[in-house]
Amino acid sequence: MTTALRSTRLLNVVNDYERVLVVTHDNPDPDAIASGWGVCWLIQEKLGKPARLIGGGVIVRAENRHMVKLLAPPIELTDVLEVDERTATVLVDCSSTMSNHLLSECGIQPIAVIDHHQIESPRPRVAFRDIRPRVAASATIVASYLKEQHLVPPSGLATAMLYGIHTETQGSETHYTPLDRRIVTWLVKFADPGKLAEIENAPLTREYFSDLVLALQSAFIYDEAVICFLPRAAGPETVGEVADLLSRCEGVQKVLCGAVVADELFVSVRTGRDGGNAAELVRKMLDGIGLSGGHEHRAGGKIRLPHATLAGGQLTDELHNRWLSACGGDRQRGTHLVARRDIVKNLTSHIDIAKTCPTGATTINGG
Ligand SMILES: [Mn+2]
Repeated sequence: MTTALRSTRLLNVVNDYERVLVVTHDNPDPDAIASGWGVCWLIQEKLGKPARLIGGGVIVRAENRHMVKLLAPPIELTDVLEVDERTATVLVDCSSTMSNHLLSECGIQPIAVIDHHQIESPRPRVAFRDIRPRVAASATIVASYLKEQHLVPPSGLATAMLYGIHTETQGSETHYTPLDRRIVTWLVKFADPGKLAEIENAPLTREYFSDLVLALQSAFIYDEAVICFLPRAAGPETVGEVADLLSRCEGVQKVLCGAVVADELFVSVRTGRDGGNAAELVRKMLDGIGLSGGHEHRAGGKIRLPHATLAGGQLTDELHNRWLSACGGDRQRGTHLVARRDIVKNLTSHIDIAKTCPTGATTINGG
């Protein structure tokens, strides 16, 4: 007996329907956009059926907005879900047991799930399921379907997939499986390296720098653990972006970042190689007050404020306490990541470049 390819089984399941709706998580990131685009394209190429890609929320990160502008993936941001019995729903880069996608709000069970997030049992009962937490990105899984079906992805899609995989391997989440390696090598043949460089160097607004200053001034460090509640955030992605940056601080093994966006409090957790399981940590943190999900070293969650039993200030205080007890930190021993006296001194004193520059210093090759 020959086992059908995963991609063939997916196509067979979808083939019973007239059209396909590919749904990804709210506030779609590059991996969600790229893998969703790949599924749509696979279905259109092999079955000739119409396929749409949708997600809720917003895209705020400069690189992600630039990716959308340069590569024009067919993603539609919406909060309207139009599903009838002739529409196949495919959930991509997201677990059906989570609440951070449009299907969950309407109580619709997808017919297929393709994902790489860690999931708690029970596994979803769906006609097609491909959940591989060891694989770096959902884009890897979807690209492997294209390869199985002997399809050559157009340059924009290949570039998006490569960028999606790249963004999933940040901080300490840098593990590539043999499949990831094979797929990256394969995608490089079709992707546009110039576009990739342009995306990575997306223009940043002045507000971005302003928010970043406030975020860095708000970060506290307790031995190996950092906590930062952002005074402002343009969107949920900002929380993860700052967490990624703080996780690169030398000696830091655990990072918690949080911010209120509209009526929800978003948190992101990062752990170093010796910092334990991030998904587990955030699940404990939000136990009884919110929902979470993620990977071994990158995870996140949210608390709906109208439903939260604690007011905003009390809630961040509670999270702060939970974080410290989870990390074994002592509240008395916390210090600003950037010393307050340095911030104040910098703001109040006139800086004389000539005095701070060592004599004889000239230009350095490469800038
Ligand atoms: Mn992903």
